[in-house]
Amino acid sequence: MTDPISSENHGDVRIIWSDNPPVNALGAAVRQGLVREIEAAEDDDSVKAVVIACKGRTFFAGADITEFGKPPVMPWLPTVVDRIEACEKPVVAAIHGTALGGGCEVALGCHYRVALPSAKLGFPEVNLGLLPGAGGTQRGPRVAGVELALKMATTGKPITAGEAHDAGLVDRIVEGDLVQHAVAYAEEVKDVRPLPRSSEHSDKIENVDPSVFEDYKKANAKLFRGDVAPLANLECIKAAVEQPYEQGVMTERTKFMELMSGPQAKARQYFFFAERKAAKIEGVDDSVEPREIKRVGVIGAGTMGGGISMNFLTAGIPVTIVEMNQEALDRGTGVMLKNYQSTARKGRMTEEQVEGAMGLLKPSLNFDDLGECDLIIEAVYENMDVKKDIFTKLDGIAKNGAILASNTSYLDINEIASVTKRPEDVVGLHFFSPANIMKLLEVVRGDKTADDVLVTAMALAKKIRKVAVIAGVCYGFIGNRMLIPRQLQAEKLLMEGATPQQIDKVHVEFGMPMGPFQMADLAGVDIGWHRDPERIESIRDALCAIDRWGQKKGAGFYDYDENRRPSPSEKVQSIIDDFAAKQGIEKREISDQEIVERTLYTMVNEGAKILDEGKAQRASDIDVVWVYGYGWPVYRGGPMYWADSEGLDTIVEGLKRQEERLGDDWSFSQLLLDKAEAGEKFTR
Ligand code: 3H9
Repeated sequence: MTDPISSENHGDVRIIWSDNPPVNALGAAVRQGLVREIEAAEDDDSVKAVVIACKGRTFFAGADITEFGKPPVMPWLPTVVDRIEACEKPVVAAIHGTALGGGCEVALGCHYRVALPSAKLGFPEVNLGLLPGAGGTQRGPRVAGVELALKMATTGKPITAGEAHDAGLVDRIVEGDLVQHAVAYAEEVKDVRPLPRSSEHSDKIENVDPSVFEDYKKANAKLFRGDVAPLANLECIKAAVEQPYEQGVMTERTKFMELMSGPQAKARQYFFFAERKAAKIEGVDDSVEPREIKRVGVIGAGTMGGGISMNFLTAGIPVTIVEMNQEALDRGTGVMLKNYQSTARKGRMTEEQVEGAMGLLKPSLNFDDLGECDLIIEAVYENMDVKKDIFTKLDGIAKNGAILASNTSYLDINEIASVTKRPEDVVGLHFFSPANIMKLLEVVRGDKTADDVLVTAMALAKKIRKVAVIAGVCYGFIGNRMLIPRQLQAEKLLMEGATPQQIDKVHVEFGMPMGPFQMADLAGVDIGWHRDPERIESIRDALCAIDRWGQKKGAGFYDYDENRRPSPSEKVQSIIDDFAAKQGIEKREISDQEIVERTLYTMVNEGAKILDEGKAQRASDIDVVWVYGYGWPVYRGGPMYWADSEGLDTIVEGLKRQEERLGDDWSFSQLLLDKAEAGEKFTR
């Protein structure tokens, strides 16, 4: 293996280069090389100052995650950062791309930091269930202040070079040739003594009111619920304020090791790679090129169509949006503008960006206008006949090579494709609502979908900042298909004696953002309802028939006050009781464990069927769907990873315990049974 670290002299400045693609992760060879070169520079009298710079697309993006869990190779990253800081000659970090995690810590170990305006700095360790463990929690607040360090470390979100400069985390922003500027800066500071060292005294951690930490915890209680890493980050930053540096570092080390050996970090690290694996399409060669998408067409300006369009507009891709009548078109574009303006009010977009995005939108009542689009996404309501009609029309209008996509959440893409003369150009693009916000995209691969159509969909997803997962054709694809057994069992449990609040509580305590009934009330109990108030076959039918459609009507499974605060409903309870009585179901005490087994274990079972039938490429893709589409707590890795960590034999035992109650339509996944029997796992 070639040495990733090299050096060259520019006059009396030594440049230490790292060249470790793709992201200059701080693996063992990089760490060893950095120490070697810093020591060499210190020993060489002709060298007056040092610049540390990276080749390729980014400054160090952090510790090498692939080394986690393996026997440690010296030197440790904390030692490397300490060694850089201890250098008797000024060291300047030249930052481009993303200085993340250990990369940001290396930058903090340098005495000065110079960055391109496009650079970003961050502590994403929390997303891996960790904390900056190379002095970042101690140096960070000393340099950037407690407030910013807390925000960076507990949310993991990177900040721009501009913000870093304002906070003192970057000394100078330069345009053009970064390394040339860094060398010039090193020349300027080569005789400065004493050197500014981030581990030393800082006014920024003096006189910090201790209530800052309690207030921060309270303000973010919902966000941090169940998650151990954010609080460990907070405790370390608190230690930076309360303890001398040497002791603070020990606190950081202890907490880092605790997190690293805990289950949440393992789950999150698994998920990091799961997310990246999802982008890979099985059976499709790397050499397949995506088609060029210069303009996107969207059919339907409702909530979905509007949200979908916004993704492309925000990414700078023009959109032609088509509706049936002017009123619907105006309403749809009006909602899009309002959404953009609200983003701008929150400071996440400028007025010019709003104008720019809306300027790329071409509203139209003429279907023929779709002829100029390279990708056309149908986003009308769920009805096979309507969709077939639209695709027949599209087949006559769309240009050669255009991709024809449906945003259906359940329907058969093969059947839709069959009405066209180009089924190879047809694909499912299932966005999740609100489509401009939710990160997940299910890319549904029809029997005849061409490889380059899939490659285009995956590349485009990345461009619009979605996480895409390939799904096969089946009712509800991956996510919604797994929702079906959960919903069925949740309703059965109501009749057997559980309450909506008990079931929801179990899910929320598990870490889901909301339970099945809270979700139904939010999304609309009436979604997919047959609309016949006389036909009452389920509790849901009964609620819909009396207008309890959820939050939008002020009543659903719960009652809502004017501020949409829920409370248990006696009316709903009496409907449930009536239903149970009619069906001769005897009420009994339902334990929380039974709720877990019947609503979560059954989901795992369905996931196993999906995997077995080849409707998901890999178990980890199912996990990606659930984390990004439904808010499954990432610190539990996703349903399949979670099942593995519980033990598949435990899942099978639980399901066997419940089997009689699950209903005649329910059946075991053979794959689950086989894997449990063999002591195997889905995800590893
Ligand atoms: C840490 O630093 C701990 C320290 O505080 C304390 C230690 C004591 N290591 O995302 P992409 C791979 S924890 C190894 O598709 P992008 C990635 O798997 C670390 N590999 O690119 C992928 O491989 P493949 C804190 C890594 O342009 C390829 O690089 N740092 C690492 O969309 C391309 O990645 C982080 O958490 C890594 N650190 O985004 C940063 N990072 O091609 C994690 C990436 O085989 N990384 N790879 O699938 C990122 O956030 C993004 O990768 C980045 C680039 C923004 C850098």
